[in-house]
Amino acid sequence: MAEETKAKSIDSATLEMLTKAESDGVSVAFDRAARMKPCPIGAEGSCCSNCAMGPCRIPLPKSKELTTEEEKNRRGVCGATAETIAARNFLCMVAAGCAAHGDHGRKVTELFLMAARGETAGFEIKDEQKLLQLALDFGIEIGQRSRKEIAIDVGETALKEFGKQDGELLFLKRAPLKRQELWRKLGVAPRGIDREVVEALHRTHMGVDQDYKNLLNQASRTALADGWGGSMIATELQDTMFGTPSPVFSQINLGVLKEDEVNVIIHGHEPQLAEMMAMVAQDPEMIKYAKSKGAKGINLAGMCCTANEILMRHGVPIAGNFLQQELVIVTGAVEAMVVDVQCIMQGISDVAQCYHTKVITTDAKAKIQGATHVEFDEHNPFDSAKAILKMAIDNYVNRGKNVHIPREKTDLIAGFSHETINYLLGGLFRASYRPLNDNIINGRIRGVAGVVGCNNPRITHDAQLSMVKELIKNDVLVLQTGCMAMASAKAGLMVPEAAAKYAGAGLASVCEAVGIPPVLHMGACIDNSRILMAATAMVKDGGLGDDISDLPVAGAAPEWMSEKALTIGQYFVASGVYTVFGVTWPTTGSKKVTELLFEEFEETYGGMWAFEPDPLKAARMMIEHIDKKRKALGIDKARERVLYDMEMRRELEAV
Ligand code: BF8
Repeated sequence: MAEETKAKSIDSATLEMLTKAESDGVSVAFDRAARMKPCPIGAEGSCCSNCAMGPCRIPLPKSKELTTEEEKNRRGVCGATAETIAARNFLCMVAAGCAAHGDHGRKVTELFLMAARGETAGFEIKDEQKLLQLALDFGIEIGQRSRKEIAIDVGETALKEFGKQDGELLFLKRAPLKRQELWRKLGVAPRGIDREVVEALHRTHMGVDQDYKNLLNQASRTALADGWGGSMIATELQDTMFGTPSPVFSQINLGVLKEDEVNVIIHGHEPQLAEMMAMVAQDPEMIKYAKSKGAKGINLAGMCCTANEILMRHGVPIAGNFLQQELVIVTGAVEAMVVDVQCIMQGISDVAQCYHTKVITTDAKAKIQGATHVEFDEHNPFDSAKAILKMAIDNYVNRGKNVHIPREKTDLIAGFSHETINYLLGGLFRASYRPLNDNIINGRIRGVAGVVGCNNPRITHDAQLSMVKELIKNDVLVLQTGCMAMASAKAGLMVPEAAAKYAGAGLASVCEAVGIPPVLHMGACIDNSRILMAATAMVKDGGLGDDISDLPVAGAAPEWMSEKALTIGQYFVASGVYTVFGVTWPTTGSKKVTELLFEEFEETYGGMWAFEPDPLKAARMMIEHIDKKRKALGIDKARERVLYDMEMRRELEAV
């Protein structure tokens, strides 16, 4: 294999398919990234295309420090400064991320209401306990009322959160009290999800908000409307409808495809169609139909966050993460790729032309030229999913001879919802985060890190997981979502045995005693709201300060690419978490904006941004931050005292 190819990924299944793509004459994202150099001015946030007087580009000369006079002259036609342009671009990205997660949350809420009212067969309320919790959060009367009445009220209240004009989002009350007060004091408590997105886009219009600090306030408010709004509503209502995840075994990587079965990939983000597909793929009638076409069965596998959703709830295997979406088609073994919304590359349509794969779009707002559009009908979900599956089965006879499925697949355990962690740590009758807090205080666990986000072909695919290895080696428990979770799962970090192999002695001893991996899969990107809840539960359990910013925790998205990732980072920062991004940083064109995000935010929010493309250096920065927080809490000494001999390990295992 050429050295140039080897540098593209650390995942051998990916490299195998890149070699096949090359010999098949197929171009994928890795090739396009090599051809398309990123615009250096856009990359530093210094290009403004918000009106037709421009686009205005105000590049930063790399060679020297700017004089005050030169800095003054860096202006767009309207006079916008480098700060205004960088802050506006940043806010636009945050607004787009909030819109994507929010619209996902809205669609889930609409389906939830249909299910509650009995207007759709196939979806129901599965988690009654969570329904009651939501009713309490929303101030809805429970009393002797029927489950249906409560569910309708919960659905209607959740739907109003999107279009609310004033007051504040109801889930903000879940945050630690001190944090809520801070948001109110700073004027960043979001009112309604849609309202914050609209105001963000109003402010970034030509000639409106031209104060970078004010623009970044709105970035916080919009991002919080995602984390404690759209994303949290999506997670909670999905759990209530489809079931709150609990530990589940599965496998990951391209090797989950089967030579002799109809392979169907479900790709995107919203789980409703995927839930139905998981059900109809087991229907004996459909399996019989597949056999009538010469296949031995139906093999469903996921891609991107839809994969995380049906993995968490059904153990459906994952074919791969974001950068493997074209490569799964290159195997020549995929009958259909069924997509909904977000992170779906237009390139899949071109790649599919070279094989027999049918790309089927299912959402009215996400069509792709060259794909077949079959809209998923939520009023009639069974028949709709069956019709889509039948198209895939019918395509099995068209599978050609140019088929090669890599052998790689890795075992994993997923399903670590916030509730499951609570239960696993504390037991059924005393479910709590107390044991986690105690182990942090006594130093066996140094801290907790959320490592989340995407793949990006600008750097070596999946290689950033060395950050995760470095963190667990240093006794930091890692929580993961999105495509980064998949990278760790492929590397074998999401099985309990990984604790002894990769984790430091303290973390390993706790994982072994509880029976959990050192890296916990918490779901899709919207499920970063689960990490907010876990952090809040740690604060509420006591002993680790009275706000999220006091906790020995850190966050990272070392291979990020999407606007959603930036929104997630911003809501973690505004919630008090130190957050490190890799790859590239979108405000380097303005020193003042970058200083505000990286330094002044620490004063304001107790959490701030950092940028470090080297994953090991970034891990060390996170560990340093965790140690700084331990010291402030006065628990740094406890950590120094812990020296594990075999006897102590045995004692812990006996707990
Ligand atoms: O929402 S991690 S590439 S799939 S954006 Fe997309 Fe990034 Fe993957 Fe999921 Ni999240």
